[in-house]
Amino acid sequence: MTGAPPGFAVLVVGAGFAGLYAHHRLRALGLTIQGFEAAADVGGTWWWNRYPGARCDVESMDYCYSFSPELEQDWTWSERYATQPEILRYLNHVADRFDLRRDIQFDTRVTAATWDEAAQRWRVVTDRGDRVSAQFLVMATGCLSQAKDPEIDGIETFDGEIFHTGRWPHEGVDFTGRRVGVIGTGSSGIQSIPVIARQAAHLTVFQRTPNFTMPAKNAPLDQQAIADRKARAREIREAMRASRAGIVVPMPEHSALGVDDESREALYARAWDTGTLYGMVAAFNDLLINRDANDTAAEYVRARIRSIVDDPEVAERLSPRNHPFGTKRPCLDTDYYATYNRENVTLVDVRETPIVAVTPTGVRTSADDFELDAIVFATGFDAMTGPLLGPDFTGAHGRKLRDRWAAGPRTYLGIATAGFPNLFIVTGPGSPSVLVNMAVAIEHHVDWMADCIAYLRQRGLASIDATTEAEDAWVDHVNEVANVTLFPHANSWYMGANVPGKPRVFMPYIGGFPRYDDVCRGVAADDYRGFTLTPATSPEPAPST
Ligand code: N01
Repeated sequence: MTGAPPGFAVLVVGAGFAGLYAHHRLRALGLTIQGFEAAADVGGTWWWNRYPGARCDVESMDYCYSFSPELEQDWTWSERYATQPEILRYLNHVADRFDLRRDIQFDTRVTAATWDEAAQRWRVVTDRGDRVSAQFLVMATGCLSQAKDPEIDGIETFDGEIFHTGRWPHEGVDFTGRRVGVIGTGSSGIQSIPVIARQAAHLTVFQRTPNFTMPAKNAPLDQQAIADRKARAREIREAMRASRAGIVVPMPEHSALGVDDESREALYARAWDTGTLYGMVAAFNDLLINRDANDTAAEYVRARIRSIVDDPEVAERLSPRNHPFGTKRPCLDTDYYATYNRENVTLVDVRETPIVAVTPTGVRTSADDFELDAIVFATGFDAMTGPLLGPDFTGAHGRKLRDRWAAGPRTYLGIATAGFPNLFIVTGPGSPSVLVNMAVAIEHHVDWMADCIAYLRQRGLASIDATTEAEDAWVDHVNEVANVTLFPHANSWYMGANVPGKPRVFMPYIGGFPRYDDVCRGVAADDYRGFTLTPATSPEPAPST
């Protein structure tokens, strides 16, 4: 872009699930839109995370858009849990089908955004030198898009290759015959470890915290299941939107402590066999709020680990004991625990023997030197706030977002933050986001903000800004519901605990999707209660594209 800074009605940052739908929905309002995306193409998390074994752990028929009944009927998933390439194909299909690439500039990262009070517009700068302005700024940058390297000395001295699961090379990596180290055992590590183990000469897993993981029981989808689902698609979508986590899950009626040992065991066995994330978590109604109840689920998983892993010492090392079951995001896996029965796999507990440094030849712990040809960082993300604090945001009165959020993110509904007018966050901190099916949360947010933008434009309003009172009350509510649960007891990325120095705050909203949706609807119906709406002081500059 050259010449005078172009002006748009809306700027959409990101072209994953959220950004693509934002383009589609906002275009239907007849708005001029500019999109920026750091990656070379659409896909968001599914463009970046191409590590071996990457697939979704929400069922594919639930983890997709609902906005187009025709799309829903035309697209057919091949597996219960879609692989990364299949999800990326789907998003490419959506982009093509609805012509969504048209307004997106790829390979471009937004580096700064400043609210121009006089013009009531955002002025945005990118790493490629673009300078544009827009009345509204939509951050569709995802919750887990800022990959995080481990804080380990000597990484730059390593003579072999280093990979991060969240920035995987597009050409793939062949580990055949190589000695590989994987650092990290969250979802990315747990999915990639069994696949890498089958290829590598030797795999050493450096584990700091064992996680709870359950078998995915993935399989090809059968034609009848697909046909049944398509026949009931609308009805199921309605039920998903009315459900607590954006997925239809039977609500448990009993406490884990209110049944005898045999019944509890039988219920856990059935839950384990569902091959779902929610099966075990929703087996009883008090697993996430009562430590004694939770211990029964944790012990069930540990017993499963002991039954799968041959070496009792390795089984014990793999057994989570430092956080309640479900309070760090649990995982679904294919053959994860059984992988540790392989001759070519070694598990190193780096709490027992901490990593001291990466050396030119591998990884040094306090006990040993491990010679490696390649190291995989499966070390996660600066979750939820990372993508929003990456760009230098300056709001009203020159206030920096980084300063405002220094003690943790503060939002109203997870969508807006006071002092940053016309800035909309899709699935931001303070919204159900990562605790629910992201596809449902994304469509909900984008619809809400599109309706809000339409409302403002119909009434000739220039800006909308959350009041600090409404924001404070929402932040208090988010904390209040989180504190009823066991979640704050874990050092999880939900709490920001994986990033040194990050404020310890439970970031997502755990009050459930229907309750959240009710609040959002009520706020809109009440003429955007909790927001200050400002009329235009001068005619809006003509948008140009
Ligand atoms: O990241 P994580 P992830 N030395 O933060 C360890 C989604 N997702 O990429 O727990 C040693 O969970 C760290 O240890 P600890 C999903 O929401 C979904 O795996 O901090 N270890 C942890 O074990 C998921 O929750 C899908 O003590 C270090 C690991 O690295 C989220 O993304 C697939 C370390 C990081 O685990 C993030 O998952 C993949 C160090 N210095 C991801 N630093 C699906 O849909 C960190 N660790 C299936």
